[in-house]
Amino acid sequence: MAEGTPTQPGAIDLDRVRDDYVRDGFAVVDSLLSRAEVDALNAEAAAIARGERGAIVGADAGLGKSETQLMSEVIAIHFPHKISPMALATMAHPNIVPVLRALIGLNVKAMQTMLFVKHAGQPGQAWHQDEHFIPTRDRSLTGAWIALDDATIENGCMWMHPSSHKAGVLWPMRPHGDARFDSADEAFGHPYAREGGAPVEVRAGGVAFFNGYVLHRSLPNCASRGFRRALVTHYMSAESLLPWTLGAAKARSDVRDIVMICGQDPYAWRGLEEVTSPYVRPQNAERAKAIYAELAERRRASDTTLR
Ligand SMILES: O=C(O)CCC(=O)C(=O)O
Repeated sequence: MAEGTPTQPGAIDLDRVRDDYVRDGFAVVDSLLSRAEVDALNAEAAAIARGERGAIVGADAGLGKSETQLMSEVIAIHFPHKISPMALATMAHPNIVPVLRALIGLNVKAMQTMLFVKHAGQPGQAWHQDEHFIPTRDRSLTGAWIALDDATIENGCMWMHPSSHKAGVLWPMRPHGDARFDSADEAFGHPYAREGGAPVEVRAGGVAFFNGYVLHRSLPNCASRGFRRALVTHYMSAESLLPWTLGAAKARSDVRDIVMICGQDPYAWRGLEEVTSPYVRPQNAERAKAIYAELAERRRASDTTLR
C-alpha cells in the first residue's frame, strides 16, 4: 500500500533502476506516489468515468447506472490527460521525471496515457510490445505504469518476458481468439513461452517502468470483487520523431500531439496539434469498429497540416 509520505526524488536508487531496466527491459520503483495521491487519482478516475471531465468516444451515457456499474464495463480509457488536468499533471510527477531522465535522457516528451480500470472478471491484454503501436525510431519508448491498487497475480498484474527487449525485434501480431484477453492482437513467432514470463506485482503508488520492446501481457482480473486500476503514460526521447499511424493505414511523419515532460523540444518550432481524443478501449471487434471509425472521423475533421 502507498505510504503517506512518498519516496523523495533524491532517495530513488537510479543506478539500480537503470541496471534493472537495461538488463530486464523493466524496473519497478515502490512508493513514488503517496496514498493521498493514489486516492485522489482513483477519485479522478471515477469522475472521468462518470463523464464529468469531458466527452469520451465509446462511453456509455450512464443513465441510471451506478458508478461501479459504469466503471466495471470499461477496461481502460485512452488519453485521459486530454480531459483531466490531474492526469496531465501526473505525467510529469516530480518522482517520475528523474527516473525518465535516467532511462531516456534529458529531453523527454509523452504522447499517450491510458487509465486501466479492469474490474473483477474483466480480461487482460495478450502478449505485445508497445513499440509495435507507437514507433519511436530510436527505441526510446518507455511506459510508466502507476499502480492505483495493489496489482497482484490474482487481480491481473502485468507479466513480462525479462530481456525480451534486447533483440530489438518487433514480433508479428495476430488475432488470438483467447477469452482471457481483450480484442487487441497477440505477438507470435518469438522464442518465449506463451504461458511463461515473470509476474510484475506492484503495490499502489509504485511504478513499473518498461521498455517499448519488452514483451508483456496481463491476465484477467480473477479477484472476486474490486478493481485493478493503473494510470500508464508513454514517453520517448524528444529528439526522435514520432511517425505514429494512430489506427490509420499510413504513419504521419511526426505526430506533434505531445506533452513536453522535461528538457528542450528540438522541434518546438513546428508547434503542437490535437490529433488524439479520449476513448474507451473496445471489448470486442464490433465495438472496436464503431469506436475506431468515430476516432478516424474526428481526426479527419481536425486534421492540421504541419510544416
Ligand atoms: O495494464 C494492463 O493490463 C496492460 C497494460 C499494458 O499492456 C500497457 O500499458 O502496455
